[in-house]
Amino acid sequence: MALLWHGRQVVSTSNRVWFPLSRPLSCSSVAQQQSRASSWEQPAELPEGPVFSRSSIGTFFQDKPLLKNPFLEDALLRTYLRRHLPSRDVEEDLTRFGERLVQEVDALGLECEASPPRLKPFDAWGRRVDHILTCPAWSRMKEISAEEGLVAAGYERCYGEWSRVYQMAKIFLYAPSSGLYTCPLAMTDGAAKVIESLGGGSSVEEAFQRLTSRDPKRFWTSGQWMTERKGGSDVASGTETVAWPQADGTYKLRGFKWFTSATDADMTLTLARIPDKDGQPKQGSGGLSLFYAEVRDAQGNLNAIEVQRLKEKLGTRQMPTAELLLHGLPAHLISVEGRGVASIASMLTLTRIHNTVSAVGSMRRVIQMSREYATKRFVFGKFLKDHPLHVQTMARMEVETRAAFLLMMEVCRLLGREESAKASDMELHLLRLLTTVAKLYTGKQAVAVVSEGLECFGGQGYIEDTGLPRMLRDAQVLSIWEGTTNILSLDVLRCISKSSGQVLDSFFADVKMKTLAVEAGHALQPAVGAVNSALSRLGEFMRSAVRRPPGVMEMAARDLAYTLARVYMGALLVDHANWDGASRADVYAALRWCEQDLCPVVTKDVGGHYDSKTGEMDSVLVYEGNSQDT
Ligand code: UCC
Repeated sequence: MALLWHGRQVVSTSNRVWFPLSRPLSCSSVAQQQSRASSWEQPAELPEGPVFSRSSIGTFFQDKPLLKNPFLEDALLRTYLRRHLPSRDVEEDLTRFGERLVQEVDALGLECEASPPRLKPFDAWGRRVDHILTCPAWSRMKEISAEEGLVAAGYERCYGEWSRVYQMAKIFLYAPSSGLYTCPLAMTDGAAKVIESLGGGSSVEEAFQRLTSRDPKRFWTSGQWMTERKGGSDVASGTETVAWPQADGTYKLRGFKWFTSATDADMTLTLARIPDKDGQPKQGSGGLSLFYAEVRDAQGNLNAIEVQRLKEKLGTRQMPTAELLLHGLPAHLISVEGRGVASIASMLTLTRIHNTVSAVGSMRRVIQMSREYATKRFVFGKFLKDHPLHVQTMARMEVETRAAFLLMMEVCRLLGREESAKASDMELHLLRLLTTVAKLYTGKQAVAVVSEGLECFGGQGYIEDTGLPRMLRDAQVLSIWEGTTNILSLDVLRCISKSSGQVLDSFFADVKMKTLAVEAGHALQPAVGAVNSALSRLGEFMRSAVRRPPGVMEMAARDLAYTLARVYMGALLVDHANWDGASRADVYAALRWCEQDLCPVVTKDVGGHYDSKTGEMDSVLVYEGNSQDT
């Protein structure tokens, strides 16, 4: 009696008796069986079995990729911590948290995606209520965030200058499973940072205690309302909201906030203009001040806020983002009058760092899932992991992710140094520059790597209920909000000029220091050579820039920012691979990274991309065929 495998059942070809199997077949056992089956003798007559008939839908089902403990699966994160923060407590906490992500949090994240927020504007009797209804999983994320100290850890400073590295390592693991709860956490962290900088005893001290609480009942989240209908980049001319002074020293805000994320927050920081003695709001950046406001009153009703509608977004659908009409929102001025932009900048520093953490987290997660899948997807006679071209694709994703990870951690390390008053001037300059560079570069990398990652699952990467497409949708926002790539490229120019070039001096000095440490003859030398050569070309470009016509640097801003990112990532990869505990993979990653053009700003300059005629030709190219005259 010959036996053929049919999915989870065994068919006897002689009498067609079916026996259920006691456990599901894994893909590997199916593969073994397939090869065994092919060597069997063919039955003389093929049985007319029920396969693909009404009672059976075929025999093969692909095993799905499994999320395993993302901390234990992350070799670079673990070695980075072993090198810099070798604390048993941290390792234990992250191992436990990684398990919690697998067992509990990941499913909640999927539930947040499946049950997006809704707006209920009216009650049954026609009263305006503006209830933003979120799913229970979203509320649970808030509790988990408090319990795990995802904001608190940054302010308790249990690990001194390494506290931010510890906190962000945790958020890095959490982000891809969090159902986008990392967005309210980013703004909460940013608000806590602003309030902390006001010093103790401020009128909003209580809010700081809540934002940094580990008690789910006390924990608050914050919004950051900067964007109005005129846009979110040029806030200096885009902000119309007016803050009307009240007799008790508080203000009432009237205006329209066009893109307010995590609108279910408890409080917010926002910009508005205080009118002068003639009742006219002062225009420009110098007319903006920073305000603190609580979103709801003691009864839980919105505080003179009308929710116009929830945004219909490409991604980040788990999170309520709304248009808000403020018609007298009570608020406290918390900056010096007219110093709103400069005061909210430290919030932006934090949200941009969080953006980077989410970007790198999404890259790491898609690689973890892809490589796991490659061990169980059997095609063209072998598993995906045994197809060199497929592994090459994943290796290229891995190089991008390692470079991004080290830049992310360096920024977190510098932030921790600043907050524990240990940062040198050079480190403060680097923090200012690299926060911007990291946000703009990793936002782009995340879209590319996550997109490539989806392709690693073939058609399944495009199927909604695998949970994979969400990752790409959510990655796309990372290069847009908190400063688009071009706005941040201009911020790189701003911080160079504001520091009279000192941020660049620090950059050059630090890169040189990192590469100088590599001994002659070390396998890393080709990477060291590439970084140093890019650095000297960059130096020449910057020296020549002062003699060039105005406008050149603006044209070069994005390529300059990319150059800074690639060179610095190269230096960090070299530095990590030069450490005693480094692995062969660390060295290989550094070499591979440094093979690319590390200095695109010079390559493009040589190609004439910033010449005066080029801007004109770019316009001719873009607008050819456009019906309106340009
Ligand atoms: O809110 C949004 C959605 C919320 C979602 C939150 C998600 C969190 C991440 C989640 C991760 C999962 S979207 C809106 C985001 N909008 C932005 O990020 C703004 C983008 N635009 C810019 O960054 C612009 O460059 C502006 C707004 C800063 C330009 O404003 P101004 O007023 O024209 O700029 P100024 O005059 O150059 O700068 C004013 C002051 C200066 O200081 P002083 O007056 O001392 O010279 C600048 O040096 O602000 C200082 N400043 C900074 N300081 C400006 N930018 C910075 C900075 N990045 N760091 C330090």
